Amino acid sequence: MNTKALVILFAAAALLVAHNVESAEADAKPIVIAQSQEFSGGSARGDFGPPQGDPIQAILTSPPEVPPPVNRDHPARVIVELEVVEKDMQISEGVNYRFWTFGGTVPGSFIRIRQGDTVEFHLRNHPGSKMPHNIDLHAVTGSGGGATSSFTAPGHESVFSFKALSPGLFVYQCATMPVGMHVANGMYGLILVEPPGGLEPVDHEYYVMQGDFYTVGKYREKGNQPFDMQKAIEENATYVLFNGAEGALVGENALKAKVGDTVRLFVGNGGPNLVSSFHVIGEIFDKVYSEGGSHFQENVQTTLVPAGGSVITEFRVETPGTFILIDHSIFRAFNKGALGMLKVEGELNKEIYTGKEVDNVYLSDKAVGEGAPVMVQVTAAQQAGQATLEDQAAAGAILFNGTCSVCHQNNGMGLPGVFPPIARSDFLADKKSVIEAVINGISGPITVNDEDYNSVMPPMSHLNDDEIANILTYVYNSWGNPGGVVSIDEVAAVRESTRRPAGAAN
Ligand code: HEC
Ligand SMILES: [Cu+2]
Repeated sequence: MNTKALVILFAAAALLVAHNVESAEADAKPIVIAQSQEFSGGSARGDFGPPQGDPIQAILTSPPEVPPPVNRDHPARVIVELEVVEKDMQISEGVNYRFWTFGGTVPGSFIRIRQGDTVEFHLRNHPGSKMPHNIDLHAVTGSGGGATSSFTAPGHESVFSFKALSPGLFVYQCATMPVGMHVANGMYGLILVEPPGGLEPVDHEYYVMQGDFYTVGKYREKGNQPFDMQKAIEENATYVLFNGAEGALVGENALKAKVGDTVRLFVGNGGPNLVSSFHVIGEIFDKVYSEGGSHFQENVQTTLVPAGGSVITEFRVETPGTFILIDHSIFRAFNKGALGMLKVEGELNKEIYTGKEVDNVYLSDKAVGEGAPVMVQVTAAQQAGQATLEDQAAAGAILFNGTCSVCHQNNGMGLPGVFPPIARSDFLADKKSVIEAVINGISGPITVNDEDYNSVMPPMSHLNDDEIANILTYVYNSWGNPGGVVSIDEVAAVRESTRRPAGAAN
């Protein structure tokens, strides 16, 4: 061994000894984190002493609402009471899912406290629950983030306390085995720990949280849909959603603001699996507090929200219109539900933007805030086996918009030489071929009303049998076409007889 190596060895040993002495000292006297000079992190400075004044009951809100600012200049004892409820809710129109929730909503209730607060956390598990649950708050400094002290059987309550040492926007979640399943069923939410000065005032604060969901049936397949463990393990999400349901932030449920307002979005991602590329179409984030931390980046288009992580975005809305919130992993937005809306009202400022409103050709049936009552009625009728031709055509009209109209146009006339007409088309005479065209697409030369086309219609196998039946019933009863009904059974039969090899989508 040469001398250099020896020196290094000695230095390491000396360090070890010093370290042991230090920790022995630390054990002996009370830890005064507030006086530590060694770390600049918030937790080192975040113990502002014992809670002052009477205990305060925390105000909890359901998404997309956010509790009011804490507005306090001292740490307090804050009591949080949260109840776990397992309940059936719609994950998409006509699709029922058994969610496990913190506070009855997905995501769970929003909690807002101040750095230095001591939180007395009461976790209740509703007597009607089938499962035990607990809570792991990422705002907690301590083993399991609270999970180890909050395992709660149905009909029971657990209480534990923690001091919020670090400011930031934190995810909370259930951490009961099988953890992935509890999270996949909607067991997550956000807790905001304000820094002592609070956050800058804005006109609107909203709570948006993404999650991925795994059902046995495919996207929008109606009825009760159980959780699919295998799909979850494979990270093959059926739905990717904001606030636990397709349409939770669409139409009447859209977030709202007026031109000139400042907006702050508290954005979380519960996962369990997917990372979100959070984007608002037509808006640039003035500030982004990446990962929910203390520093901001400016002028951001798309920001990553990790699974089990968060982000705070702030922006001013300068023009009126509908701004679309999406996960920019774009199939998730248009084919799995990760789409919300911020509706901004006010005067058009042509110096900034001359354009027209986002139209439904671009948004397709995702835009159907107003069409929702029709879909609700038709779904119910169809499930009862009582849908009339008119019902089917009404639902089909909504689905046709965007799905088919981008090419065949709203009036069914297509575009000369490019997209054949489906208004008074002689191709419609063979119903089976029409169904097959939608499920499997068509390519190569075809002749429609004596005109030759040689193009490609992409397969639409992602549509469900009822959706195709409704669209085609609408087509057969529009623009002077011959009429008649296309039934779910007829679509199912064609899908079955033209099934693609195992592994391919059907
Ligand atoms: C991306 C463009 C596009 C979309 C979207 C589309 N089609 Fe087509 N469609 C075509 C093209 C192109 C053809 C002709 C294919 C060829 O030349 O082989 C066609 C052919 C057809 C035909 C047979 C020919 C005719 O005109 O009667 C029918 C029926 C049809 N489409 C119905 C639909 C329906 C219903 C939808 C919605 C579920 C739809 N299409 C969506 C492009 C599209
Ligand atoms: Cu749980």
